[in-house]
Amino acid sequence: MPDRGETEHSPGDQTGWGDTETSQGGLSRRGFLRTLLGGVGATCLGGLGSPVARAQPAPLVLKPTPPEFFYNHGSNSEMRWEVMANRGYLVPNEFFFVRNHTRTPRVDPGTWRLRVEGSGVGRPRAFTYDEILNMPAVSVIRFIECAGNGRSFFEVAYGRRAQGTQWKLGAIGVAEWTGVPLREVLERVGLKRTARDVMPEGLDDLRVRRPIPIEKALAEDTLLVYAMNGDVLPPDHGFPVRLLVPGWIGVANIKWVGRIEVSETPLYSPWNTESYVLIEPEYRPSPPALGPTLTVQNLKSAFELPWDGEIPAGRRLLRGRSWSGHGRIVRVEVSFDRGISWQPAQLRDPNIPQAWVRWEVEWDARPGQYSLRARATDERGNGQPASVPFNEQGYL
Ligand SMILES: Nc1nc2c(c(=O)[nH]1)N[C@H]1C(S)=C(S)[C@@H](COP(=O)(O)O)O[C@H]1N2
Ligand SMILES: [Mo]
Repeated sequence: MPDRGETEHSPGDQTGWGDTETSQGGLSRRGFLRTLLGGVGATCLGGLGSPVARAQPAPLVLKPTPPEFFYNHGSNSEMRWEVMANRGYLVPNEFFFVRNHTRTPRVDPGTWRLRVEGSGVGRPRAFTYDEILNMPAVSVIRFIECAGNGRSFFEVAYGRRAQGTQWKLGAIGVAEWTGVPLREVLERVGLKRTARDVMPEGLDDLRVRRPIPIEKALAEDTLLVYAMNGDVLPPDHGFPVRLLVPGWIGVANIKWVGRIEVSETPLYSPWNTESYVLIEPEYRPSPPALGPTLTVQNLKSAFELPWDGEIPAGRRLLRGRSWSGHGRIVRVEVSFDRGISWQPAQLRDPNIPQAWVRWEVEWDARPGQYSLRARATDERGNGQPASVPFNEQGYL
């Protein structure tokens, strides 16, 4: 079964199901062979497509992702947590992680249209970019986090590698998102009371799409976003328009939206049936989905430190951030002795729900090797679990 989940697209891969561990701009042997054998499906490269031309496909990610700031996983770029040390609350656009199923498309805002249609609307129509920009605007600060964030730790914890990009903890970012509430757009197309699911669809090669229920679509902070941290939404993050679905798994936040289907019946796509579902014997399939589908992100915490990093011995102020898809973080504790004893961390404002809270803790570091832990609790009483059960695609 092709995996549409959290794998990365490799540069030479014309199939869309990249699973190699090449770095951006490089070309793995396997990717090169695929390039030669992969037929002439490479639409962006013209019909004649010599192997040489096809060996230089369009870049997967357009913004610079230098190794000081990012771990490169093919089409996916992971933020290094140490870049957030001594910075502010928001992740600057240049450091924000990128997760592309294929590659960043270049979309012309002049000819771009957003079509809204389906059995759940009475007056289907298309919107221009200017029409979207001229609707009521809202700005909110929220995280976007990949469902596979932290996936590499399944192998560490269980000795068994989960399928997909081996992220550490850097597949998350917090930004200020500006756009029009999706609700405003749905009201202009005669949304029916019987509408049930809303499925935005991307203009990328795979037309990545995944439905959300109408209740979430109508939430006041579910936005069609066109600006990020005060700038025009960058191409890699969904220009001209992406969806923001606060608290939900990253893939709900569809980039480069060109179409929205509103339906009176449940909607399915590969991204809520084959991937972004929990697959393991103890999770029951719920046909047509292969397992329970994922919605809200669970709690996590990260230190603003490099992995396997070194810090000088002595009294140190360590910093980190914690987040929950369910709401505001109310408590964070840190352990320096593998979870035997815990001490509270100081939370620092702002503390925005479905974004994150920054925290600090003092540590008198004696020379040696340590494994640091942090755990958070949110306002709904959810705790950060010490471990999560294995699932094949390594989510949550
Ligand atoms: N059209 C489209 N939307 C998409 C994706 C994609 O590949 N194509 N990736 C999704 C996933 S899995 C995540 S985690 C987020 C990442 O958003 P970012 O790249 O802006 O950080 O975008 C989501 N939206
Ligand atoms: Mo994701």
